[in-house]
Amino acid sequence: MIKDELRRQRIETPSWAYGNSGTRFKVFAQQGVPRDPYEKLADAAQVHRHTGVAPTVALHIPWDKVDDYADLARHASDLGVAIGAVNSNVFQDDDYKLGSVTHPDPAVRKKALGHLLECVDIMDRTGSDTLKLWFSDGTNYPGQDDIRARQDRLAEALAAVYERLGEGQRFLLEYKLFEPAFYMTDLPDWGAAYAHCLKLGPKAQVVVDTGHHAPGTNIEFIVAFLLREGKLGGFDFNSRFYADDDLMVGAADPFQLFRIMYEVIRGGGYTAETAFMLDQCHNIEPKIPGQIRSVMNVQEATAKALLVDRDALAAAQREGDVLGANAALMDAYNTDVRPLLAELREEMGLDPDPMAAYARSGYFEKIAAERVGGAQAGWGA
Ligand code: LRH
Ligand code: MN
Repeated sequence: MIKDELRRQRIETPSWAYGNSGTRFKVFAQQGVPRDPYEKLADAAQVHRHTGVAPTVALHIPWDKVDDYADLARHASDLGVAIGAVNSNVFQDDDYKLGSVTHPDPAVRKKALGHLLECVDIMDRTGSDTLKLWFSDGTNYPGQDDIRARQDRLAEALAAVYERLGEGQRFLLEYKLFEPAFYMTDLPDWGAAYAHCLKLGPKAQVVVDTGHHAPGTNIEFIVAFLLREGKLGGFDFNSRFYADDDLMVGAADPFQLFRIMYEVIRGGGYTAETAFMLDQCHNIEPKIPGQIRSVMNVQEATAKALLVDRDALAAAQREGDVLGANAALMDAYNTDVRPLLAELREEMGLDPDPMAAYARSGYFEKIAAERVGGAQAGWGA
C-alpha cells in the first residue's frame, strides 16, 4: 500500500538550516533564529510535529558544540526527536588553508584527524550511528600540490577513522566537484568517493549531495550504480539552478528529485539504512517553513515514484517500447499526489496542510518574542 510506504518515510533535517546562513556577499539575519543547539532542536521538532516524517536532526561540529552531548540527546528525546548524523568540520580553521587531512604538513593532518575522531566520540555520547565526512580540501592552481600524494594522505586519514568506528557505526563520504577549491578538489566526484569506500569496507558508504555535481550530471545514474554496489549511504538533499546553491530540495528541479526517488525505490534503497538528509540554507525565506516545505517536496516526489506502474514499465522496456516506457514514468510524475498526502496526514493525526498548521501554531511569534539577545546561530565563518 503506497500510504504504508509513505508513512514509514524518514527525513533528517540539518541543525544548520535553522541558523543564519548566506553567501559571501551577505548573511541576512532573521528574527527568532536559535542561539544554541537546544533551540535548533526545538525548531526541528516543529518540522516533525507538522509532517510526522522528520524525527531526526543532523548535528554539525563545532557549530553544535555543547558541554554535555548526552544531555542534548535527552533534550532531543523530550522534544520527540533524536540526534542523527554527526557532521565533521575541517573547513573553517585557519590551519586548513592548504588542506586538512591532505595538508602537506603532518601536524595539520594530525589536528584534522583529531577532530574527526572527536566526532566519533560525540556519536558515542549522542547515540548516533552515522558520521558524515565532507572535505573542502583541494587546490586553486595547477602545481600547487601533488594530486597523488594528497590522495595517499586522504586514504590514511579515512583508514584511521574507519578503524575507530564502533559497533553499528558507519561513515558517509561526501564528494563535491568544486568550492571552496577552484582547480582541484581531493574528493570531487562519486567515483573517487566510491573507490575510497570500497577499499575501506562495509562501514564506509557514499553520500550524494544533490548540489555537488557538474551541470547536466545524471544523478539518478549515480544513485542506481551505488545502490547496486551496496555503497549508497544516503543523500544530502537540496536543489540548485547553477552550483551548490543549497536551495530547497525539489524547488529547482522536482522532476530530477522524482527520478532520483524512483531509482532509490527500484534499487531497494527506500529503507532505514539509507539516510535521507536535507542539507540546505534558507538565506532569505523563513527557516522552519522552509524545512517543512522541503520535507513535503520529498514526500511528493516519493509518492509519485511509488505510483510508477512497475509491471507496465518492465513490459514496455522488455518490448523496446520507448514511448510506452517513458509514459509509464511520466504518468506517475504527472499525478497530483497532494490529495493522497493530505489524506495520509489526517490518518496520521496531523493537519492535512503542514504549512498552514505551523503558521496557525503561533510558534514563530513565540520564538521571535523569546529569543531576544544572545548570539544567533550561524556558520560562524
Ligand atoms: C558542503 C556541504 C557539507 C556540509 C556543509 C554544510 O558544501 O554540503 O555537507 O558539511 O555543506
Ligand atoms: Mn552536503
